[in-house]
Amino acid sequence: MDLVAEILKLKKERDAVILAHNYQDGDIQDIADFVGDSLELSRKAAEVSESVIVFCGVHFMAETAKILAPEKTVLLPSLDAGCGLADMITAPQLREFKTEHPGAKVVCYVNSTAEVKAESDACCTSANAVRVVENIDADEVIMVPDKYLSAHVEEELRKKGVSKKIIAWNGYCPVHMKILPEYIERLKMKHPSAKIITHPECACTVTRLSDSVKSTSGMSDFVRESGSETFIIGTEVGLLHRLREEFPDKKFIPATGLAECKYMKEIDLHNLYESLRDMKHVIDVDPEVARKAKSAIDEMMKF
Ligand code: CIZ
Ligand code: SF4
Repeated sequence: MDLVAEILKLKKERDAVILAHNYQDGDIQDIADFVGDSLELSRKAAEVSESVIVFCGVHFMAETAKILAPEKTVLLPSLDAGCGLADMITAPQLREFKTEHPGAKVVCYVNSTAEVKAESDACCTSANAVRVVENIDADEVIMVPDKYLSAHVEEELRKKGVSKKIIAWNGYCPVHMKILPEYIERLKMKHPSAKIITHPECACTVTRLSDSVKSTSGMSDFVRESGSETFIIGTEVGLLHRLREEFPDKKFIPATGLAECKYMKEIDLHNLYESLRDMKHVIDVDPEVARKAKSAIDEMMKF
């Protein structure tokens, strides 16, 4: 069976659009209607005219799409597509943490469950975290779940002369932890003119060595604006496919091939095909949770 042809045929029959995250495998990115980061894809989800959205990414992203496009059917091809970082905090844990810091406002990274978003004052992505924390109306800000994104925000605010106390939850992305400073140092020795771009989910020892710290779509913007030819990329390896497609004349070197997210790689052409064939797995969010989570997402959109 020609899976690609079958997927395209079913997509029409089902009035569906395929959205793929920057970390998806190349064959999924190639068949998708749109490829982007979680925020860009959620915005697309709310904008497109199709009634069905097949989300090739992880669970929290499909949930966010459903929250922003409640009237649409959102499908996730594999329910095993979770997120090691989002799993690091639950809503009851966040509720308890808040009682320990009354007066602080909560900013949660988009890599979190809808229940955690619902307990937060504002959401943020890696692309807008600094802006959101800078503008939120509080001197003390709880940031969950990623301690390295929190440290990155703290450092950027310090450089801008903004004084806010950041209270970080102790979570991290197990995939970005595989990127070690010695890999970057070794590659820089081999390619001295290369620019080093890393993700804020990387450890501080890694981001410190970088020319720029960016979200995945921010990395693409950085490459477009840079005069350099070679880039060392410190994030999940799926992004390399997108960068090589977008900039065929430039050279991209992964900081390590080990930074592969098993959750993102849960999605393949076969379960994408089955998802459209059987209309599964439908992602729903409890309406009350969705209402509160949407208010945190809307707060982020203001900035
Ligand atoms: O927000 C996203 O899509 C994630 C998880 C990473 C990034 O930096 O784009
Ligand atoms: Fe979650 Fe990390 Fe995978 Fe992104 S790369 S989906 S943060 S486990």
